[in-house]
Amino acid sequence: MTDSMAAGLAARPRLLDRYRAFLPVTDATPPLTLGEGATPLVRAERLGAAIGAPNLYLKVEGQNPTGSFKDRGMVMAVAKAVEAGARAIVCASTGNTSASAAAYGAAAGLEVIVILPRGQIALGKLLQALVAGARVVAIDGNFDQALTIVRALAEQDDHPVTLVNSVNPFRLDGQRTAAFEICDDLGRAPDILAIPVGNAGNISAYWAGFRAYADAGRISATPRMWGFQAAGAAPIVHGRRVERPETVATAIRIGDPASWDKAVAARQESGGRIEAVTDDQILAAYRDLARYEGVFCEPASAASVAGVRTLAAAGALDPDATVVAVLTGHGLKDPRTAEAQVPGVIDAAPSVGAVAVALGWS
Ligand code: AN7
Repeated sequence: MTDSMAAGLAARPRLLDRYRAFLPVTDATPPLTLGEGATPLVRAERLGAAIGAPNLYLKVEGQNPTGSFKDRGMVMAVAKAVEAGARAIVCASTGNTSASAAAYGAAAGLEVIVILPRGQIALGKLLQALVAGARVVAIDGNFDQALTIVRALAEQDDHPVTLVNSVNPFRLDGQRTAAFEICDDLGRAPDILAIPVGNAGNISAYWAGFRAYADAGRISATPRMWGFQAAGAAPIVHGRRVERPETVATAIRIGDPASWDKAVAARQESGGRIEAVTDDQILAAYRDLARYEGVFCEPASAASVAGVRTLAAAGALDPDATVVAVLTGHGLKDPRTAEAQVPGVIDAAPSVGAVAVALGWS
């Protein structure tokens, strides 16, 4: 390694090195990385003022290598799979897990198999998995059915394959690093952590991360966890499974979350809440994030901001509270939803005069 390379790595260490003390990394764990983590914590003054949360920050997880928070857990899970001698990995997914598994699996030289609900995966995510060479099986069923199938596949002996859904504990271990980064950037824990909830792994991982940092003396208080499900896919809010989950936010179109109990514990232990937001509220937050802050996230991610806005309007938010909303995935993953939300372009002939007329300037 050259000196300048060493200096560069010191300035932006690999995620698994930066938080090695908190992760199950051993000397036998391969140094896998695609540059995950170290995502921006953006102060959102304009949006915060508009939604009644003056001290709002955005944790922009769409800036991870495959465009979602899944990379934090996938780098850990795939590194541990390689360490254990795995040759193949498998997952069910609403899209982002499969995009991440395909990329990290490719980088580690593993075979990757993903099982998806047909027609319910945002275009960008599906293409990410296919371009990276994963074998993609689409079922006429939903995510919950796909997860049941991959759990059974991973238990068969004739085709050894490691399950990399968040029921793999290394996934949640890695995802805790986002909580660490937020505390490191703020110099403390936020008062409220707002986050979308689908399979409920991420809210569980954040809570475990905040607790681990508190136990290590890095923070003196932990945040309230505010989780938000889409109204048509809100099993935890209603306390019962949803057989046919529906929402524009396909990433969180999940009716029977694997980490249900952990999410309920996070809510209870943190003094938090888990609420539902409608698709209209999600899409309004999605547009406002881009228009007030220039941050383009995917619809599921905007559930966090939609939820903060709803609870602020209901008087449930102390205006002095420091709120971090987690934006879990990048807006470019789902171009079709974006297209349906925006006005068309303005047509004009290629002349200064015609463009000025088109702009209404003359
Ligand atoms: C953008 O990719 O479940 O509550 O299979 O992609 O930890 O499930 C994705 C979930 C939020 C919910 N935001 O996180 C999958 C998958 C985005 C997501 C969630 C997902 P969890």
